[in-house]
Parts: sequence; structure tokens; C-alpha cells
Amino acid sequence: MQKTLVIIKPSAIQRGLVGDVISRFEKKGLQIVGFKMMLLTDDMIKIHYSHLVDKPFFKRIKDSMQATPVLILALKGVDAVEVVRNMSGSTNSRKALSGTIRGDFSMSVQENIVHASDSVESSLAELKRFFTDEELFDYSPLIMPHLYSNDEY
Ligand code: IDP
Ligand code: MG
Repeated sequence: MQKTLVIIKPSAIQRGLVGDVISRFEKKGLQIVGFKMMLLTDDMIKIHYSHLVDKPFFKRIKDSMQATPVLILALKGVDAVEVVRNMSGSTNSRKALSGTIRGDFSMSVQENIVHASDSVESSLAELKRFFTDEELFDYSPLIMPHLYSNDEY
């Protein structure tokens, strides 16, 4: 089983899409194992988007990510990193496929509703960045036999 990190961005919070976004992950069969609200600090954003700090639009991204508090989720499932990334869709929402969160809910590159870890390696670093061990929960979904066959996990 993998765990992956999702940030529900201010664009989703302002537009009242929090329930829709979480509902998609729940309906897919991903398990919520961590959940919190926070206002991201400058340092958190610099680390989280370190690959973009030198871009001319970095300040715009930072301001956008601090426009409201964000919701941070840890989701668990088989191949969760790839599944959640595929459900999120391409960075440019105008090119993201219909059926994905960005493809269905947004029109922007920057205001694109969710962040999702892009690899197993980044999921491990991002989960550590935003959750302590105590904030990640271990519990068994009662519907497990209806989510997977027992050789899948
Ligand atoms: P990702 O969120 O699909 O992984 P990244 O390239 O890691 O995409 O970029 C992180 C975030 O920075 C994007 O989700 C988007 O909000 C913002 N961003 C990326 N590229 C641009 C750009 O060219 N203009 C404005 N914002 C951008
Ligand atoms: Mg990224």
C-alpha cells in the first residue's frame, strides 16, 4: 500500500469545491489517513515548490497558495501515488482530460484546484513535510474485500 499527499488549493476552497474533490477520492476507494487545515508559510512553499523558485511566476504561485488556508490530505491505497496523480490531471487545466479533477473543475495553469505528489519518492518527502507520525492514522477499512482482491494488497 502507498500513501500520497494532496493539497486542496485556495482555488478549490474559494470556489466551494472541497466536497467535490474529496468525494472523488472517497468514491474511488482511497482511504483518508490524514487531514488538516493550515496556512502555508513562505518557507513551506519555497521547499514544496523548490523546483519553481527561480521562475518569474514564483511570487504569483506563492501568493495564490497563501490566498486562504489549504486542506492537506494523506490518501492510502494500492498504487495511490499514480492513481491520485492521474485523477488530478495535467498541470494546465485547459489541457487536462475531462474526468480528471483539473479537467472538470478548472481553466487555469496556476489556479488548478489540487496538488498531488508526482512520485513515490516525493510522496514520502511531502508526507513527512506536512504530517507527524501521530497525525497519520492506521485503521482497516471494513469494506476491504470489496475494494481489492486479497492478492492485490
Ligand atoms: P503539478 O502541480 O502538476 O505537479 P508543477 O510543474 O509541479 O505542476 O507546478 C506546481 C504548481 O505551480 C502548478 O500546479 C501550478 O499551480 C503552478 N505552476 C506551474 N507552472 C506554472 C506556470 O507556468 N504559470 C503559473 N503557474 C504555474
Ligand atoms: Mg509538481
